[in-house]
Amino acid sequence: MKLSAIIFDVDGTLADTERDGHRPAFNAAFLEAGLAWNWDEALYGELLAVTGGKERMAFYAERHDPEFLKQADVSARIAELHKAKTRHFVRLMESGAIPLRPGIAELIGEARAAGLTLAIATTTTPENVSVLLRTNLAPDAESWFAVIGAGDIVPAKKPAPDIYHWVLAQLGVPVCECLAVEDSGAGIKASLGAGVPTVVTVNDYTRGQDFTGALAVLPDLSGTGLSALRKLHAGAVGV
Ligand code: XBP
Ligand code: MG
Repeated sequence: MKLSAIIFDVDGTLADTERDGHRPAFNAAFLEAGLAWNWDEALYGELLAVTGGKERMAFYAERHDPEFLKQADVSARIAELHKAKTRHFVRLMESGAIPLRPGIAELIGEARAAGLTLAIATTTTPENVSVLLRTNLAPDAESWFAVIGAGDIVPAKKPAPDIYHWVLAQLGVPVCECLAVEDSGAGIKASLGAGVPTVVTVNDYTRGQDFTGALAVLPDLSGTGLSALRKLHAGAVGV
């Protein structure tokens, strides 16, 4: 079975955005809002169990600041905080603070040259995907991806398979001709939940999580070009 499309996760996969990107952006938004919340690296690693920035803030408040959830328009307040956080994240990314992970740019270049279809399936917001691609690849890099499934476009976030189902429906490529690249336990649960053969590249926050069903669990994609991924994919779906 041929490989026709690669579906990339974003955070932790295309770039190591969590510790030095999203985390400081959340803290900057909290400071700006006069909230005495500050997520250090260890706490943020625990909070990453919840995907989605808005959901993550609610999860944190439940455990550490339940009073915060008692205000009348708490979901509007969280949405405001998330908009501010996204503004800080975009500014951070525009400064070039966070590069692509090893091998990602090369793989994307090879896949494009080979005529493969590229897609994105992520929990983060579309603005964050856009800034990451245009800052690290090319001003028009978003157009290299046939489908970008991001954030609140689906009701349930990873580990639910919804975002992958949404991307597959837009792609129109048979799922057995697709390959997902993910970084986390929640991510591979989502991709496998939609039947997408998946390769995992781990990072400091996800190393040691449960990647049952992965075609391979790699430190990163350096030296793992398109031909290596084609072999892994063929091994999974048959040639
Ligand atoms: C990772 C996530 C996101 C980011 C924060 O997304 O769970 O919520 O941590 O981004 P993925 P937002 O690995 O699926 O790319 O604050 O925009 O949600
Ligand atoms: Mg991820």
